[in-house]
Amino acid sequence: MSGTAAPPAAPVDPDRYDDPDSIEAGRKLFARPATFVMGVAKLDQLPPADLPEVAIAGRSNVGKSSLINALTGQGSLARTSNTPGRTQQINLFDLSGRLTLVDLPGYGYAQAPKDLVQRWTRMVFAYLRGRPSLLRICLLIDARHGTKKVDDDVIEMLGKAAVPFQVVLTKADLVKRADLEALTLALAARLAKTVGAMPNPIPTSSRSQKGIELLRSALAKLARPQIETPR
Ligand SMILES: Nc1nc2c(ncn2[C@@H]2O[C@H](COP(=O)(O)OP(=O)(O)OP(=O)(O)O)[C@@H](O)[C@H]2O)c(=O)[nH]1
Ligand SMILES: [Mg+2]
Repeated sequence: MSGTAAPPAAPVDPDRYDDPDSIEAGRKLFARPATFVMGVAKLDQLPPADLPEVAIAGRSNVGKSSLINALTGQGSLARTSNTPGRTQQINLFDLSGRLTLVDLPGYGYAQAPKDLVQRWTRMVFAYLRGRPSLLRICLLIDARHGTKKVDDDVIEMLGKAAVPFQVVLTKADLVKRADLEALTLALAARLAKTVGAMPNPIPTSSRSQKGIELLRSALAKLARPQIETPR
């Protein structure tokens, strides 16, 4: 050492989640088995809102349940299906008492009976607007199709509800790299002008695991701190 003071450390950007420490925090959050808490068909059956909550929302069949399984590394935690509209309840999963992940019924499933669709849509929107512990919504968009009209409606509603949302592209394994990049850039430009939106969409694939580490890291920023148990 020459005796000169070390240069001041660069300020850490609290929103950054692609650095090694944040990735490690994400890994830790999802390292222990996640547990199914309950599934509710009505909002008044929800447990008390005392843990930070992140909801996985998106069109029917976009890959919400598959993403929860990929994040937790537990292949059959959330039920997935080729049949759109499979998840009909709000399902809650606990991550070590630090964060609750919420698997929502999909919206915009045209083939289901109309009154059922309306009931789901009403319930999901009421949940998204009114849940006090809801810190973030992951809004899933199929990377093959981009946003549809119903997604635009949801984005507008989220802006009004003032719940920050992160766009997550799903099924990236089914899209050419150039197309995925083009969609990601176009969405980023749009989100920059959208109230409540986190700036960068995260491309993911539950099949190839692409983006899963990064999303774990982003979610760990919202979790309760880990309590270190003394040896
Ligand atoms: N290739 C590919 N297929 C996927 C991916 N994620 C989900 N799928 C498939 O997409 C279909 C729907 O997946 P789900 O996870 O059940 O979708 P969901 O959004 O939970 O559907 P609902 O609960 O009905 O709204 C299933 O056949 C999955 O195997 C992915 O990353 N890549
Ligand atoms: Mg589902």
